[in-house]
Amino acid sequence: MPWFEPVVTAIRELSSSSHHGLAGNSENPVANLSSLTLILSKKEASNLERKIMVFGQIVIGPPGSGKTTYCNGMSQFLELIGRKVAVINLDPGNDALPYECAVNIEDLIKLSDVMNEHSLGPNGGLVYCMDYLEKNIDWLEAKLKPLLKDHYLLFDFPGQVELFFLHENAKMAIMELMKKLNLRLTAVHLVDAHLCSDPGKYVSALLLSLSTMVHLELPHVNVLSKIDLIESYGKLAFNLDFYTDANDLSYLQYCLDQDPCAAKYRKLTKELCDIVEDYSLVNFTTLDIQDKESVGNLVKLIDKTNGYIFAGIEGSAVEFSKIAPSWNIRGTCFVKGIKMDISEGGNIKHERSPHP
Ligand SMILES: Nc1nc2c(ncn2[C@@H]2O[C@H](COP(=O)(O)OP(=O)(O)O)[C@@H](O)[C@H]2O)c(=O)[nH]1
Ligand SMILES: [Mg+2]
Repeated sequence: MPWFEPVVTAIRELSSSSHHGLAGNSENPVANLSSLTLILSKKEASNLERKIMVFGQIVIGPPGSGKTTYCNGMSQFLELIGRKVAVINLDPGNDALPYECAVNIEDLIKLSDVMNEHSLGPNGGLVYCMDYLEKNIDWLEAKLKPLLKDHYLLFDFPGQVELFFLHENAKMAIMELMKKLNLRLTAVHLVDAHLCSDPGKYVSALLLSLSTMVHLELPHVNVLSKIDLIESYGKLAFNLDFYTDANDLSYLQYCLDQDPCAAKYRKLTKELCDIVEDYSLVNFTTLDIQDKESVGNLVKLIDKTNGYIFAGIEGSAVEFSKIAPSWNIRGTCFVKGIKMDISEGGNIKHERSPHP
Protein backbone atom coordinates (compact mmCIF):
# COMPACT_ATOMS: atom_id res chain seq x y z
CA MET A 1 0.00 0.00 0.00
CA PRO A 2 1.49 3.42 -0.93
CA TRP A 3 2.15 5.76 2.02
CA PHE A 4 -0.51 8.26 0.87
CA GLU A 5 -3.31 5.65 0.76
CA PRO A 6 -4.56 6.41 4.34
CA VAL A 7 -4.77 10.12 3.52
CA VAL A 8 -6.76 9.45 0.35
CA THR A 9 -9.13 7.12 2.24
CA ALA A 10 -9.65 9.71 4.96
CA ILE A 11 -10.44 12.44 2.39
CA ARG A 12 -12.95 10.12 0.69
CA GLU A 13 -14.62 9.34 4.00
CA LEU A 14 -14.77 12.99 4.90
CA SER A 15 -16.34 14.00 1.59
CA SER A 16 -18.93 11.20 1.77
CA SER A 17 -19.84 12.17 5.35
CA SER A 18 -20.21 15.82 4.28
CA HIS A 19 -22.94 14.73 1.84
CA HIS A 20 -24.88 13.52 4.84
CA GLY A 21 -24.32 16.71 6.72
CA LEU A 22 -22.26 15.01 9.43
CA ALA A 23 -18.72 16.35 9.62
CA GLY A 24 -18.19 18.32 6.40
CA ASN A 25 -18.52 22.06 6.42
CA SER A 26 -17.94 23.69 3.02
CA GLU A 27 -17.93 27.17 4.55
CA ASN A 28 -15.39 26.30 7.17
CA PRO A 29 -12.33 24.58 5.71
CA VAL A 30 -10.64 24.60 9.13
CA ALA A 31 -13.41 22.39 10.52
CA ASN A 32 -12.95 20.05 7.55
CA LEU A 33 -9.25 19.94 8.18
CA SER A 34 -9.67 19.08 11.84
CA SER A 35 -12.16 16.33 10.94
CA LEU A 36 -9.65 14.97 8.46
CA THR A 37 -6.92 15.03 11.11
CA LEU A 38 -9.22 13.23 13.54
CA ILE A 39 -10.09 10.47 11.08
CA LEU A 40 -6.44 10.10 10.17
CA SER A 41 -5.17 10.08 13.71
CA LYS A 42 -7.74 7.57 14.93
CA LYS A 43 -7.83 5.08 12.11
CA GLU A 44 -4.61 5.32 10.18
CA ALA A 45 -1.93 6.64 12.48
CA SER A 46 -0.75 3.16 13.28
CA ASN A 47 -0.48 2.34 9.56
CA LEU A 48 1.55 5.47 8.87
CA GLU A 49 3.76 4.70 11.85
CA ARG A 50 4.44 1.22 10.55
CA LYS A 51 5.42 2.67 7.16
CA ILE A 52 8.04 4.96 8.68
CA MET A 53 10.27 6.68 6.13
CA VAL A 54 13.99 6.34 6.61
CA PHE A 55 16.35 8.87 5.09
CA GLY A 56 19.96 8.60 4.13
CA GLN A 57 22.73 8.81 1.55
CA ILE A 58 24.55 6.44 -0.74
CA VAL A 59 28.13 7.66 -0.96
CA ILE A 60 29.82 6.73 -4.24
CA GLY A 61 32.68 7.96 -6.44
CA PRO A 62 36.06 6.84 -7.78
CA PRO A 63 38.69 5.42 -5.39
CA GLY A 64 40.38 8.14 -3.34
CA SER A 65 37.66 10.73 -3.99
CA GLY A 66 37.04 10.95 -0.23
CA LYS A 67 34.02 8.70 0.42
CA THR A 68 35.20 7.23 3.73
CA THR A 69 36.41 10.61 4.97
CA TYR A 70 33.06 12.05 3.89
CA CYS A 71 31.08 9.43 5.83
CA ASN A 72 33.21 10.17 8.89
CA GLY A 73 32.83 13.96 8.63
CA MET A 74 29.17 13.86 7.59
CA SER A 75 28.20 11.53 10.45
CA GLN A 76 29.92 13.83 12.98
CA PHE A 77 28.20 16.86 11.50
CA LEU A 78 24.75 15.27 11.46
CA GLU A 79 25.15 14.08 15.04
CA LEU A 80 26.01 17.63 16.04
CA ILE A 81 22.76 18.92 14.57
CA GLY A 82 20.85 16.28 16.48
CA ARG A 83 20.34 13.34 14.12
CA LYS A 84 21.11 9.77 15.08
CA VAL A 85 23.39 8.45 12.37
CA ALA A 86 24.35 4.91 11.38
CA VAL A 87 27.25 4.45 8.96
CA ILE A 88 27.11 1.24 6.94
CA ASN A 89 30.39 0.16 5.39
CA LEU A 90 29.72 -1.77 2.17
CA ASP A 91 33.26 -1.41 0.84
CA PRO A 92 35.19 -4.62 1.63
CA GLY A 93 38.34 -2.79 0.47
CA ASN A 94 38.18 -0.23 3.32
CA ASP A 95 40.90 -1.41 5.70
CA ALA A 96 41.15 1.28 8.39
CA LEU A 97 37.79 2.81 9.12
CA PRO A 98 37.88 6.25 10.78
CA TYR A 99 34.24 5.91 11.91
CA GLU A 100 32.42 3.42 14.06
CA CYS A 101 30.22 1.48 11.66
CA ALA A 102 26.84 0.05 12.56
CA VAL A 103 27.07 -2.61 9.83
CA ASN A 104 30.23 -3.86 8.14
CA ILE A 105 30.23 -5.94 4.95
CA GLU A 106 33.40 -7.62 6.28
CA ASP A 107 31.10 -9.60 8.59
CA LEU A 108 29.49 -11.09 5.48
CA ILE A 109 32.38 -11.41 3.05
CA LYS A 110 36.08 -10.52 2.99
CA LEU A 111 37.75 -9.18 -0.17
CA SER A 112 41.02 -11.00 0.59
CA ASP A 113 39.18 -14.37 0.91
CA VAL A 114 37.40 -13.79 -2.42
CA MET A 115 40.66 -12.87 -4.18
CA ASN A 116 42.44 -15.97 -2.81
CA GLU A 117 39.64 -18.46 -3.34
CA HIS A 118 38.66 -17.35 -6.84
CA SER A 119 42.06 -16.07 -8.06
CA LEU A 120 40.61 -12.64 -8.73
CA GLY A 121 42.24 -9.20 -8.68
CA PRO A 122 40.83 -6.38 -6.51
CA ASN A 123 38.41 -5.17 -9.23
CA GLY A 124 36.99 -8.62 -9.99
CA GLY A 125 36.91 -9.32 -6.25
CA LEU A 126 34.76 -6.24 -5.61
CA VAL A 127 32.31 -7.15 -8.38
CA TYR A 128 32.05 -10.62 -6.78
CA CYS A 129 31.46 -9.06 -3.33
CA MET A 130 28.64 -6.83 -4.66
CA ASP A 131 27.12 -9.84 -6.40
CA TYR A 132 27.31 -11.78 -3.13
CA LEU A 133 25.72 -8.88 -1.26
CA GLU A 134 22.83 -8.74 -3.72
CA LYS A 135 22.22 -12.48 -3.28
CA ASN A 136 22.40 -12.12 0.52
CA ILE A 137 20.44 -8.89 0.80
CA ASP A 138 18.39 -10.45 3.62
CA TRP A 139 21.53 -10.34 5.78
CA LEU A 140 21.80 -6.56 5.30
CA GLU A 141 18.07 -6.10 5.71
CA ALA A 142 18.15 -7.89 9.09
CA LYS A 143 21.12 -5.76 10.23
CA LEU A 144 19.38 -2.53 9.20
CA LYS A 145 15.97 -3.27 10.71
CA PRO A 146 16.87 -2.31 14.32
CA LEU A 147 18.24 1.03 13.04
CA LEU A 148 15.22 2.07 11.02
CA LYS A 149 13.18 3.60 13.83
CA ASP A 150 15.29 6.67 14.41
CA HIS A 151 18.52 6.58 12.41
CA TYR A 152 19.74 8.47 9.38
CA LEU A 153 21.73 6.08 7.16
CA LEU A 154 25.06 6.68 5.43
CA PHE A 155 26.22 3.92 3.05
CA ASP A 156 29.95 3.90 2.27
CA PHE A 157 30.27 2.09 -1.09
CA PRO A 158 33.32 0.77 -2.98
CA GLY A 159 35.07 3.10 -5.43
CA GLN A 160 35.03 0.87 -8.50
CA VAL A 161 33.03 3.18 -10.75
CA GLU A 162 31.87 0.43 -13.10
CA LEU A 163 29.77 -0.96 -10.23
CA PHE A 164 27.56 2.12 -10.53
CA PHE A 165 27.33 2.87 -14.23
CA LEU A 166 27.71 -0.58 -15.75
CA HIS A 167 26.96 -3.52 -13.47
CA GLU A 168 23.48 -4.16 -12.16
CA ASN A 169 24.28 -5.88 -8.84
CA ALA A 170 25.01 -2.84 -6.65
CA LYS A 171 22.00 -1.04 -8.15
CA MET A 172 19.72 -4.03 -7.58
CA ALA A 173 20.90 -4.34 -3.96
CA ILE A 174 20.11 -0.65 -3.36
CA MET A 175 16.71 -0.84 -5.08
CA GLU A 176 15.69 -3.93 -3.12
CA LEU A 177 16.62 -2.31 0.19
CA MET A 178 14.78 0.89 -0.68
CA LYS A 179 11.64 -1.03 -1.57
CA LYS A 180 11.64 -3.41 1.37
CA LEU A 181 12.62 -0.92 4.07
CA ASN A 182 10.95 2.20 2.68
CA LEU A 183 14.26 4.07 2.42
CA ARG A 184 14.57 7.56 0.89
CA LEU A 185 18.16 7.72 -0.33
CA THR A 186 20.17 10.29 -2.27
CA ALA A 187 23.23 9.22 -4.23
CA VAL A 188 26.11 11.51 -3.29
CA HIS A 189 28.66 11.15 -6.06
CA LEU A 190 32.10 12.45 -5.09
CA VAL A 191 34.61 13.48 -7.75
CA ASP A 192 38.04 14.83 -6.80
CA ALA A 193 38.20 18.58 -7.60
CA HIS A 194 41.68 17.89 -8.94
CA LEU A 195 39.99 16.79 -12.20
CA CYS A 196 39.07 20.44 -12.92
CA SER A 197 42.74 21.25 -13.41
CA ASP A 198 42.81 19.34 -16.72
CA PRO A 199 40.09 19.86 -19.38
CA GLY A 200 40.35 16.25 -20.61
CA LYS A 201 39.96 14.87 -17.08
CA TYR A 202 37.07 17.25 -16.45
CA VAL A 203 35.22 15.88 -19.51
CA SER A 204 35.71 12.35 -18.16
CA ALA A 205 34.32 13.48 -14.76
CA LEU A 206 31.25 14.89 -16.53
CA LEU A 207 30.69 11.67 -18.44
CA LEU A 208 31.15 9.53 -15.35
CA SER A 209 28.69 11.67 -13.40
CA LEU A 210 26.11 11.59 -16.19
CA SER A 211 26.32 7.83 -16.76
CA THR A 212 26.09 7.17 -13.01
CA MET A 213 23.00 9.41 -12.73
CA VAL A 214 21.28 7.75 -15.67
CA HIS A 215 22.16 4.24 -14.48
CA LEU A 216 21.21 4.60 -10.79
CA GLU A 217 17.96 6.55 -11.28
CA LEU A 218 18.11 7.98 -7.76
CA PRO A 219 17.96 11.53 -6.40
CA HIS A 220 21.52 12.56 -7.12
CA VAL A 221 24.04 15.18 -5.99
CA ASN A 222 27.42 15.48 -7.71
CA VAL A 223 30.15 16.85 -5.47
CA LEU A 224 33.62 18.23 -6.26
CA SER A 225 35.42 16.98 -3.16
CA LYS A 226 38.65 18.31 -1.58
CA ILE A 227 37.89 21.80 -2.89
CA ASP A 228 40.28 23.19 -0.25
CA LEU A 229 43.16 21.86 -2.39
CA ILE A 230 42.01 23.36 -5.69
CA GLU A 231 44.39 26.33 -5.55
CA SER A 232 47.37 24.06 -5.06
CA TYR A 233 46.86 22.64 -8.60
CA GLY A 234 47.66 26.00 -10.20
CA LYS A 235 45.40 28.56 -11.84
CA LEU A 236 42.27 27.06 -13.40
CA ALA A 237 41.49 27.93 -17.03
CA PHE A 238 38.05 29.27 -15.97
CA ASN A 239 36.57 30.38 -12.69
CA LEU A 240 35.07 27.70 -10.43
CA ASP A 241 31.46 28.44 -11.46
CA PHE A 242 32.24 27.25 -14.96
CA TYR A 243 33.15 23.81 -13.60
CA THR A 244 30.27 23.57 -11.14
CA ASP A 245 27.57 24.76 -13.57
CA ALA A 246 28.84 22.70 -16.54
CA ASN A 247 26.68 24.85 -18.83
CA ASP A 248 28.60 25.93 -21.89
CA LEU A 249 31.21 23.29 -22.55
CA SER A 250 32.21 24.69 -25.94
CA TYR A 251 34.73 26.91 -24.10
CA LEU A 252 36.60 23.76 -23.09
CA GLN A 253 37.43 23.10 -26.71
CA TYR A 254 39.77 26.07 -26.82
CA CYS A 255 41.77 24.67 -23.89
CA LEU A 256 41.83 21.19 -25.39
CA ASP A 257 43.16 22.58 -28.69
CA GLN A 258 46.26 23.91 -26.85
CA ASP A 259 47.26 20.35 -26.00
CA PRO A 260 48.47 18.44 -29.13
CA CYS A 261 47.38 15.08 -27.66
CA ALA A 262 43.86 16.31 -26.83
CA ALA A 263 43.57 18.18 -30.15
CA LYS A 264 43.80 14.80 -31.91
CA TYR A 265 40.47 13.83 -30.34
CA ARG A 266 38.77 17.16 -31.01
CA LYS A 267 35.74 15.67 -32.75
CA LEU A 268 35.25 12.95 -30.14
CA THR A 269 35.51 15.42 -27.25
CA LYS A 270 33.02 17.74 -28.92
CA GLU A 271 30.50 14.90 -29.36
CA LEU A 272 30.94 13.85 -25.71
CA CYS A 273 30.43 17.41 -24.49
CA ASP A 274 27.32 17.68 -26.68
CA ILE A 275 25.88 14.55 -25.04
CA VAL A 276 26.46 16.00 -21.55
CA GLU A 277 24.89 19.31 -22.60
CA ASP A 278 21.90 17.66 -24.31
CA TYR A 279 21.01 15.72 -21.18
CA SER A 280 21.42 18.92 -19.16
CA LEU A 281 21.54 16.94 -15.91
CA VAL A 282 25.07 17.36 -14.61
CA ASN A 283 26.20 20.08 -12.27
CA PHE A 284 28.38 20.01 -9.18
CA THR A 285 28.42 21.39 -5.70
CA THR A 286 31.73 21.84 -3.88
CA LEU A 287 32.88 20.33 -0.60
CA ASP A 288 35.66 20.84 1.90
CA ILE A 289 34.83 18.21 4.51
CA GLN A 290 36.67 20.17 7.22
CA ASP A 291 34.58 23.30 6.69
CA LYS A 292 31.27 23.31 8.56
CA GLU A 293 29.66 25.83 6.21
CA SER A 294 30.54 23.71 3.20
CA VAL A 295 29.18 20.54 4.86
CA GLY A 296 26.06 22.40 6.07
CA ASN A 297 25.23 23.68 2.57
CA LEU A 298 25.56 20.17 1.19
CA VAL A 299 23.31 18.73 3.94
CA LYS A 300 20.61 21.30 3.07
CA LEU A 301 20.80 20.32 -0.59
CA ILE A 302 20.68 16.58 0.15
CA ASP A 303 17.73 17.09 2.52
CA LYS A 304 15.79 18.64 -0.36
CA THR A 305 16.62 15.84 -2.79
CA ASN A 306 15.65 12.90 -0.57
CA GLY A 307 12.66 14.70 0.97
CA TYR A 308 13.97 14.93 4.54
CA ILE A 309 12.88 18.58 4.79
CA PHE A 310 9.36 17.73 3.63
CA ALA A 311 8.83 14.87 6.07
CA GLY A 312 7.93 17.16 8.98
CA ILE A 313 10.59 15.57 11.11
CA GLU A 314 10.36 17.03 14.55
CA GLY A 315 12.84 19.77 15.16
CA SER A 316 14.39 19.65 11.68
CA ALA A 317 13.93 23.40 11.28
CA VAL A 318 16.10 24.15 14.29
CA GLU A 319 18.70 21.48 13.62
CA PHE A 320 21.19 23.84 12.06
CA SER A 321 21.17 26.18 15.03
CA LYS A 322 22.77 23.38 17.04
CA ILE A 323 26.04 23.40 15.10
CA ALA A 324 28.89 24.12 17.47
CA PRO A 325 30.76 27.23 16.31
CA SER A 326 34.07 25.40 16.61
CA TRP A 327 33.02 22.28 14.71
CA ASN A 328 35.91 20.41 13.14
CA ILE A 329 36.13 16.93 11.75
CA ARG A 330 38.06 14.57 14.05
CA GLY A 331 40.47 12.04 12.61
CA THR A 332 43.43 11.85 10.30
CA CYS A 333 43.93 12.97 6.74
CA PHE A 334 46.90 13.37 4.45
CA VAL A 335 47.18 16.62 2.57
CA LYS A 336 50.05 16.71 0.05
CA GLY A 337 51.95 14.10 2.04
CA ILE A 338 51.49 15.92 5.33
CA LYS A 339 49.61 13.95 7.99
CA MET A 340 47.02 16.14 9.67
CA ASP A 341 45.68 14.95 13.01
CA ILE A 342 42.63 16.97 13.82
CA SER A 343 41.53 16.96 17.42
CA GLU A 344 38.04 17.72 18.69
CA GLY A 345 39.01 21.27 19.59
CA GLY A 346 40.01 21.88 15.98
CA ASN A 347 43.77 21.94 16.63
CA ILE A 348 45.71 20.59 13.66
CA LYS A 349 49.03 18.79 14.13
CA HIS A 350 51.18 18.41 10.99
CA GLU A 351 53.55 15.51 10.43
CA ARG A 352 55.12 14.27 7.18
CA SER A 353 53.50 11.08 5.85
CA PRO A 354 55.70 7.94 5.71
CA HIS A 355 54.47 7.33 2.13
CA PRO A 356 54.06 10.72 0.49
N1 LIG B 1 42.30 18.13 1.87
C1 LIG B 1 41.30 17.26 1.87
N2 LIG B 1 41.59 15.95 1.87
C2 LIG B 1 40.57 15.07 1.84
C3 LIG B 1 39.20 15.49 1.83
N3 LIG B 1 38.42 14.39 1.76
C4 LIG B 1 39.26 13.33 1.76
N4 LIG B 1 40.55 13.72 1.81
C5 LIG B 1 41.75 12.85 1.77
O1 LIG B 1 41.70 12.05 0.57
C6 LIG B 1 42.27 10.76 0.80
C7 LIG B 1 41.32 9.66 0.31
O2 LIG B 1 40.16 9.68 1.12
P1 LIG B 1 39.25 8.39 1.39
O3 LIG B 1 38.14 8.86 2.25
O4 LIG B 1 40.04 7.24 1.88
O5 LIG B 1 38.74 8.09 -0.09
P2 LIG B 1 37.83 6.86 -0.63
O6 LIG B 1 38.77 5.89 -1.26
O7 LIG B 1 36.93 7.49 -1.64
O8 LIG B 1 37.09 6.29 0.53
C8 LIG B 1 42.56 10.66 2.29
O9 LIG B 1 43.94 10.87 2.50
C9 LIG B 1 41.74 11.82 2.89
O10 LIG B 1 42.36 12.34 4.05
C10 LIG B 1 38.93 16.92 1.82
O11 LIG B 1 37.78 17.41 1.77
N5 LIG B 1 40.02 17.73 1.83
MG1 LIG C 1 36.91 4.28 1.26
